[in-house]
Amino acid sequence: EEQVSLLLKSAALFPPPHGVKLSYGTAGFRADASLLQSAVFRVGILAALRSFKTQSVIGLMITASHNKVTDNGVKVADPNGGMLSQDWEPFADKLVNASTPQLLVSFIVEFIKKENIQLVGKLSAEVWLGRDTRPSGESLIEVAKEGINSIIGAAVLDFGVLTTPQLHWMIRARSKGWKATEQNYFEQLSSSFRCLMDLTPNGIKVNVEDDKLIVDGANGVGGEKLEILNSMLNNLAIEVRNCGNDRGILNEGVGADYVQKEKLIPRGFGSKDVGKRCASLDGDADRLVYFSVLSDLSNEVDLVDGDKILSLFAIFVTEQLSILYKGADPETHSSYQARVGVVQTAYANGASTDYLKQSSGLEVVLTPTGVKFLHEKAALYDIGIYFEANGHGTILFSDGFLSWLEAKNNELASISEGSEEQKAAMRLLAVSRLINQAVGDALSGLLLVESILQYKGWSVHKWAGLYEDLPSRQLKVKVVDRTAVVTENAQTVVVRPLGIQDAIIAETAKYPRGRSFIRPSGTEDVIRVYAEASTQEAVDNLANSVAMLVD
Ligand code: 16G
Ligand code: ZN
Repeated sequence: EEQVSLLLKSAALFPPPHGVKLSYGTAGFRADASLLQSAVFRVGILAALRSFKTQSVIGLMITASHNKVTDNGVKVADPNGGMLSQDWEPFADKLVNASTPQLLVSFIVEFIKKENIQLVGKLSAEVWLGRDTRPSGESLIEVAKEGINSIIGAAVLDFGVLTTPQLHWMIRARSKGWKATEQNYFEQLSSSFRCLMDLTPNGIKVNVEDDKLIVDGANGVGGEKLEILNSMLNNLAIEVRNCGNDRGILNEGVGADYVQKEKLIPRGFGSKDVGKRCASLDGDADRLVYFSVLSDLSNEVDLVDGDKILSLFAIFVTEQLSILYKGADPETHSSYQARVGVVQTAYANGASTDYLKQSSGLEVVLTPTGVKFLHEKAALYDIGIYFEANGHGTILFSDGFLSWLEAKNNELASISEGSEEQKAAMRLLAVSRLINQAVGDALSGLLLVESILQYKGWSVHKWAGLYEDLPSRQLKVKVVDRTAVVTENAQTVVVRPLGIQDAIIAETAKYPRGRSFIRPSGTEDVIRVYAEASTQEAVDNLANSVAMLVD
């Protein structure tokens, strides 16, 4: 019929590149931008179908995050603001790798039947688009529109340049029936930040020039968005560098991935910044790390990574909960034991896991790498805090807990307005509005960090000193077929090829506090090696010998 011929006609305009097989990894499809036209077109089709299926607005983001500027990628945001449901990933792979328009259309027809998707009648579909600042994004967005428009009844809204978390936030807000524009995002973040600052004990420290936060924008989208946000705040001093408008190249020697992996200062920073509080975003602003420049003699940073952001958030949340409970008189107040959980991956520094378990007695869960895995686990708690060491993470609040908290706040407001308990309730409510509950968000995370540091009266050094990271090393080994390495137990144990795991255990045993694992990257043709041990020299040796096992 009409639909089939439209699909055949438009698909013929975007043939897949020869000999390239793409897979919907942890972060969607990612490759050199020149290889992506066909994939983006087809993901446009998929997004439209997903919208028909869910009867909600779906997001489609063009970004390759922290990867080099010539790469690009495409991923889909589901109605809850999270990643595309995992049971649709095999369909994504099938669509994108179909060799001819005829095959493509037959896969689509088959899938529509299987999923019982209704394309006719009163139902409609809508896809919202966003892209990062990569030059290739402009034309790839047009290609995505072609894909969406090749499904009859699907509408498309293009929001231009956005951070990845902004688009996820907008999709989540939209499906909850809330205000969902980019402006609403800025308003919600800035008003909840102001609310938190107003609840700071002893009032807000006036932000003197030498207390300002200096932010590395990775020459990506985050810097310009942070400037907009900053203009809506009057109680935070921020200087943004590496905004991408001074001919700096996206992610080159800058950005959260560089700072966290290399532990070196990003371009644009130097001896003038020794001791200052600095932060770094990645190319699409879903990762955040803090750092300070150690000395003017070396290029090394004192890194405050995702694990420490997680620890700071966990400290704050548990502290507010205990204030709230302290005032609870079991006779007159309803009490609610919120389940708080912390989710990390095997990349979490061992010192952070020890710290979280010992000092805060929190439940710590490990998952494989990739936001979808952490997010899923965190969603099982009333307050679930998840972070990857690389700086991607957020806090999730359950609906049940939030409605209890709101009722509690109202009750406290009527009987003890302005009490410590009520302030704690208001702080937690403000956190739930400030933090992006769709996905990790460098901008909202940064505002939460800043407000907690103010609340505690902590410097970045005090925060960094919560515990001392064990020395660690990450290496990558180029391989022909990374799928040859198969892991289990949240990627901490290699089950294939046989023998490697025993060899890793034997190497690790040689070093005090040694720990090492390998896993296939989800984004590059490499095997990643991680090691930690009690000294830098030891850990470098350990990482190198484990890397040799892979070669
Ligand atoms: C992707 C993931 C990130 C993960 C990284 C690991 C999402 C949205 N992003 O960027 O969470 O840390 O991949 O990369 O899930 P790797 O597999 O190459 O080590
Ligand atoms: Zn990113």
